[in-house]
Order: sequence, then structure tokens, then C-alpha cells
Amino acid sequence: MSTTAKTDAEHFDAIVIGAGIAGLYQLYRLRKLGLSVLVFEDAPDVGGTWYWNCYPGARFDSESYSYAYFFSKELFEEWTWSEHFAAQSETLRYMRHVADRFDLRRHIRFNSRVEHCAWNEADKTWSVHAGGGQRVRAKYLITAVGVLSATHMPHLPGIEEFKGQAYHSSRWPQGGVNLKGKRVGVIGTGSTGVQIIQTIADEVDRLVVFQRTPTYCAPLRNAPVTAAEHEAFSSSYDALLERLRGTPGGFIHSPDERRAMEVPENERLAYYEKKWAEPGFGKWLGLYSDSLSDPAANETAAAFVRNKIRQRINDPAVAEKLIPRNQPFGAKRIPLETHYYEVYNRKNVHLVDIRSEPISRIYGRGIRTSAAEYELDVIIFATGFDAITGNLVRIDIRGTEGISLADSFKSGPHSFMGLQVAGFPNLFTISGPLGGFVFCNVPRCLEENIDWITDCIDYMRSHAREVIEPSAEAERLWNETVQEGVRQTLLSGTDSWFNGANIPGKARAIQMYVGGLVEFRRLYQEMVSKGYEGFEFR
Ligand code: N01
Repeated sequence: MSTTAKTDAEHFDAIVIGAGIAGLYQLYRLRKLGLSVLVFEDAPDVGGTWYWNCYPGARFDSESYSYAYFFSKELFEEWTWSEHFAAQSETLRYMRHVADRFDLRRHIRFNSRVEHCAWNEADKTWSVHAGGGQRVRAKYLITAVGVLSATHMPHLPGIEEFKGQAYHSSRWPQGGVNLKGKRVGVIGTGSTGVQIIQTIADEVDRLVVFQRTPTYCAPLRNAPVTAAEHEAFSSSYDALLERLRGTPGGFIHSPDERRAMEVPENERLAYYEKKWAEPGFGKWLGLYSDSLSDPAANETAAAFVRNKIRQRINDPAVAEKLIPRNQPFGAKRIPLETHYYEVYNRKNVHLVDIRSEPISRIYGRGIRTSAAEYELDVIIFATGFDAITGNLVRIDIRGTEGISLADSFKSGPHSFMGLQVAGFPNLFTISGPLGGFVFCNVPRCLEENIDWITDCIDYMRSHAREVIEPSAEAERLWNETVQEGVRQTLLSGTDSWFNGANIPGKARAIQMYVGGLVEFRRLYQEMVSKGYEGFEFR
């Protein structure tokens, strides 16, 4: 579709921002409802996260068949995943297939970054300005801007002096980067850094890893999907969907109902070993019911994992740098790895602990720390994202009486159930702050989120309601529910993108509901059954 400048505002029923996993499905649902829909997408193609994050080694940490869309049984059955945890290129191919198979592209304007959105009370519409002078209006505005999409680039002095190549992982050049024989520095050792480091170590001449905080990583245990496995997955749509809907995070993994300390130590260790040997997140989400709430229970798992890490590294001094301390196991999303720790046994890899040897500046030829200069050809920033609210506040969104969304989140995010924000009528935030859609196998939770938004719009149309907005009181009570849930876990005490602690200056506040999808669904259904209690219609 053309992206030529428009002077007179076109009118649509709904504008969706983003053509990633969420945006494509939201478009599909609204179009089925008979609405006119326009999707704006910043990138030149569909994919969102899976378009931008084409760095070396990017792949799923959820089982491929559990991550796929479930809205079409035919789609589910006809797609063949080549690996249990698919690489980024395969996922992007899948998303392109979805866009083409359901003829979605004709509703999407690519290379169109949304810059400004404003609510007009007089005609009860949103006016939306996007790149290239595009001006449109719509009754409903729906953000599908991603949970982990707003790049976090740290402000390191001297960065502009660097004469080599520098990239953030989430803006990796689409054509790739030739790292063969180069001296490469990687800053950041979260899930992204781990995937990059383990993938490039044997290709580069020298790899210097700048680690601020060690993370508990666990083996992914990826493998090709055999023909027999594919047959089994594609014929198990109904059973699989039921299973995914019954687990706290929409993964195939769910915890053992017992409390860790109720289980005799030998049995507990045997259970940890069993989970460790399995593929995927069972070694995090499949432990005991109190593993993420009781410090003593958690420590049994943390000690087990620390020991596993230690066994894989030849140099005890390096091992000690890589082992997390004073950090619960699993209070951050666990990076799943393949031979990550063995990388540090290689002669061409050097680990710099930047807590004891801080980066003082970047200079023309590399990175200078308090102890040394590291000459580099390429610097890779695997420094993460301004998660959940980052991409929302980077758009100038103005609600009632011109109130800015960015300003209203300054002292911490607020919303009612992650679906809507008070002061922003008819704005729906897919995977919005304080929603139950993040601590999750993301597409499973998004799909439900989108179904609810679509049902709500359908309800408004059939009940002649023009405007919906949550009350400030509903937001206040919801925030209490979220905070109470977090207090029962070990999450709030651990710095991460879960609570905004990774972004300097961002309010440190939990950004999501952590009570699990099953409970969140129950609360949501109860709210709907009480006539959308907490929302106000006009
Ligand atoms: O980001 P992160 P990520 N100086 O925030 C360091 C998903 N994901 O992109 O821990 C030096 O986790 C920072 O250090 P510290 C997944 O949900 C999924 O890796 O703040 N270092 C940390 O080491 C994941 O949780 C997959 O002390 C700095 C790193 O950068 C989420 O994305 C793959 C720094 C950032 O880690 C985010 O992962 C990849 C600074 N100024 C990602 N600032 C799958 O497998 C930050 N760091 C599907």
C-alpha cells in the first residue's frame, strides 16, 4: 500500500500501531468484525520483534509449536517448524506467511512511524499523525507496539568517537554483519547477549564480553523437529491449546503443586536434574509451587544451578565471575543457552566484570575500562529495552484535555488490567502496563488480550456505546491487586526490565500483573460478567 503523504484526514473505524505478532492478529480480528482498519508499521515489513531482532543467534525460548498462532487450526496444522526452538529467520518467514495467507498486507502502511495521536472529544475520535505527513482519524486506537521493542542504548561517554562499527542488537542490519576475523566487544549478558556471544565466539578473532551482572542461564536443548514429532504436534491442536490455557504463563510448563521443602532433598535434587535434562523452560517454570515466592525454596534451585554453571567452566576465577550471587533464581526471565558457558573456556574470549573494572569511556579504537584498553573493530550493545511502556511513551499520545501519556506514566505506569489507561478514551493497549500478558509465552497471552479488546469493541457497537474509559478508582484498585501479587513473589526485589530498574531515571515499579494467566482470565471474565465493571461508557 502506498505511503504517500495525505493532507485530508482519512477516516477508519480503528487504527492499529504495529504489525508484529499482536498487530497482525488484531487486524485479522477487527476485519472479521467488519471494521475498517488501518495498521501503521515503522518497519518495511511485518514481524515486529522478529523483524528487528535479526542479530546472530536470535531464536525462541518457547517451544515453536506453542508460540505459533492458534486462531486458525488450518494455519497451525499446515506450518512445519524445523526446530523445537525456531531461529528468528524462520519465525519471520512464518509471520510473512500469515500476512500473505490471510491477505493482511493491504491494510498495512509500512515505513510509517506513528508520531502523534490526539483524542478529539468533540467528535470522539483519535487523530493520528504518521511519517510522510499521513493524517488519519479513527474511533478506536489500538497499540500493538511490543513489550520489548524500545531499544535501550546506554549513554557511555565517547561513543561518538568510536571509529569501528557499533550496533544495538535490536537494530541489527537486515543484511547481517561480517564478524569473521574481527575483534568484537559485547556489552550486556541478558538473553540477547547470551545468544549473540555463544553464536559468534568461534567466528570472531577476539571476543571481549563486558558483563555487569551475571545471570542464571540454563540449557535450551534445541533439536530439529522430526517428521513423527511434526505429525504429533499438528494433530494435537485441541489438546495443546487446552494445556497452554491451563498453565500460569501459557507455556507447556507448569509447576509441581508441592512446596519445595515438603519434598525430601534427594527427591528434590532428582527432580531438578530431570528438569535440567529437558528442553525449554521446565527448569524455571516447572519447579515447585513456591520456587518464586519462598526464599528458602528458591535457594535450593539457585544452589543447584550455580553448581551446574561452575562445572562447565575450566578457570575457577572466571566461573566465579559468571555465577550470580544474592540473586534469586528465576526472578528475571532465564536466558536459555547452547554451550554458552563453554565459550569462556576458549582462548579468544575474555570476560570483563565491569563492576570491578568499570567502563570509563569508549574511545576511537575501542573501550577503555578502569584497568585496560580493549581495541575493537565492532561493539555490540545487547543492553536490552525500555520494556512495556517504552514504545508507548516514545509516541506523543494525548488524551482528554491534551494530557500526555508519557507524563502520566512518569511516576510509574498505571492502567486498568493493562487494557486501558484513565484519561485516554477508546485507546486500547495490547500488552499494556500492569496487564497479565507479559510474564508469559507472549503470543498465548496476546491472543487472549486481543480477543478481549475485540469483544469489547463488538459489545460497544451492539450496545450503542461510543466511548469507553476506565475510572481512576478502578485503576487504583487494580494497582493494589498487582502490587499485592508482586509482594508475594521474589520479583520486586530483583532489578530487571520487569520493574523498570534497567532504565536510568525510569520509575522503579513493577510493570505487569504476575498472578498468572489463569487467574487473570478469571478476573477479566468476572469484570465482563458485571457489565465491564470498572469501565465507564458514554
Ligand atoms: O535485555 P536485558 P535482553 N552498561 O535487559 C546490560 C527477551 N528475549 O535484550 O543486568 C553495561 O535482559 C544489563 O546488565 P544488568 C527476554 O524476555 C528473549 O538481553 O542491568 N551493561 C544486561 O546484562 C529477555 O528477558 C529471547 O546489570 C548494561 C543486559 O545489558 C528480554 O528480551 C532472546 C548497561 C540487558 O539484558 C530482554 O533481554 C532475547 C550499561 N549501561 C531476548 N545497560 C528469546 O530467547 C544494560 N546493560 C526469545
